[in-house]
Amino acid sequence: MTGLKIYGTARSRTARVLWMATELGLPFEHTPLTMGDGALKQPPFLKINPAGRVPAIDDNGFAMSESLAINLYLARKYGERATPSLAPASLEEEAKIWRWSCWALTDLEIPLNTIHLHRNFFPPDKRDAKAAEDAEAQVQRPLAMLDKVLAESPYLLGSRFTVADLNVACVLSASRLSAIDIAAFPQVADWAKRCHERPASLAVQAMRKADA
Ligand SMILES: N[C@@H](CCC(=O)N[C@@H](CS)C(=O)NCC(=O)O)C(=O)O
Repeated sequence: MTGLKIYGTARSRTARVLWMATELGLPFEHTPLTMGDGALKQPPFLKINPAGRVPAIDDNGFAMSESLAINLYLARKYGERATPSLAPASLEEEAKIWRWSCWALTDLEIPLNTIHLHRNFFPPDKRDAKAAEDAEAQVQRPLAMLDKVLAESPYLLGSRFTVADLNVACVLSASRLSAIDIAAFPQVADWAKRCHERPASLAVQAMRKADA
């Protein structure tokens, strides 16, 4: 039994952490704070995440924030609970997991979010088609690289699904993928489908719908 608490609605980036905890079969207490909840900016929550944002966790008194960093922590601490393990099996694997997670944040997160905001999320009168187009042009090169890598191996570290796949796939979420033209990247499309159709991911997608 863990004393893991997860803060944030499944409709936020907290979905990433909920996916990880569900993959690991971790028991957790969920507080589904929404982005606009005033509690995020109040001292009790700011102690857990001084940025006043979700997701955040409290694992037996250890407070942690930043979705992908939380997942790296959970994988390192509890990864062996999954079969095959989601944790790094060596220093070299851990380095690769960091490499893919940092890459997802630097090369994909901002342009994919821009596309999502301007094609799906903002009300039509607040959308800027050019901003979405420019951001889509920006992700062509990283997606082409990812497609090449996935042509060589089924998952980012080789034959097994690890936290590297989970972290990159949650940045390339199903809803973000639906906003871009992925036809030129068939390996990415196939890998993302395999990741997003895992039972733990489907369970969190159902939580997101229920939170709507
Ligand atoms: N880089 C952070 C981003 C966190 C973030 O932007 N969270 C949003 C919800 S998805 C939030 O809490 N927004 C409320 C605010 O910024 O006040 C992460 O990946 O955890």
